[in-house]
Amino acid sequence: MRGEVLILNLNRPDALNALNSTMFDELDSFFSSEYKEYDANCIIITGKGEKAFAAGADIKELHGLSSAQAESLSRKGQIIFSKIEEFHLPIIGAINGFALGGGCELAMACHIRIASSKAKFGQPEVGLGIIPGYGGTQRLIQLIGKGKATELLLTGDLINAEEAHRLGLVNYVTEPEQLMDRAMEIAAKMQTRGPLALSGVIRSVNQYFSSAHEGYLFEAKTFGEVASTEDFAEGTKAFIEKRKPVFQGK
Ligand code: CO8
Repeated sequence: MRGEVLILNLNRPDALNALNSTMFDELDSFFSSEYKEYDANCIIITGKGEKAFAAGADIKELHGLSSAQAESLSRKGQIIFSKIEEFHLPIIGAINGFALGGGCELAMACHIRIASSKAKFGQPEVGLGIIPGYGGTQRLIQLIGKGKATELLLTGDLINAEEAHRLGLVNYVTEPEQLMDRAMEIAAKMQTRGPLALSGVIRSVNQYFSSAHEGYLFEAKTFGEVASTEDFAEGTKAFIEKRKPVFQGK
């Protein structure tokens, strides 16, 4: 903790901070609590290590899921990310490297995003034969608009920090060594504002998108359906075996 800003590190650098079930449980318990004991009034989420914010959901845990398990895990992750988006304190994502798949979805659930110039963003799930399952199909459209969001979701292309800034996916880009200082600067500004007003802004902004609820349910259902295909099994197996997938459309 620095001052009254709580810094939350995604801490699995050897796996590029890929989000496994333990990390999801920890995020869930963290954002289910008021965290009054820390007396924090702003939270910064960043990734441990120099390479990644989070390179996605842990693909090794996804392989072999049944359709029902996949839908239920997708909903679980969506609900946790919604808790982040709806948290009463401002949350800044300090994106220090890869923010891919579930990592990009986590970044998009934050209220403000600052990227290191080395960061890379994307929803590469289609390359694994799946779709985003933690709200990526909904929040990417909310942040950058349907046209470019659909292209990125369909191609799985990664974009660099400058492009993410140009599209409105991130608020600022900094040099890597200035990332945390910039995040702290914005946090410090918000700390001088009325805490009840800040949580009122968060609630009101989210209210604008309240009708999007159906879209999240639809995404989770579709994730479950796609997870029962041979393509899903092939895509995740190919990642584990470090080879290119061969999809059959089955
Ligand atoms: N899951 C598990 N392990 C990972 C992941 C991941 N997403 N990303 C990286 N790792 C591991 C690698 O397996 C490797 O481990 P090991 O050393 O044991 O082989 C280690 O991290 C380092 O990775 P690389 O050697 O691959 O590092 P590179 O610098 O060569 O490449 C990349 C970096 C390009 C980021 C590459 O690691 C990569 O392509 N990663 C996967 C990116 C991806 O496809 N992300 C999307 C995942 S799917 C997802 O997020 C779906 C969310 C919805 C789920 C819905 C509910 C079930």
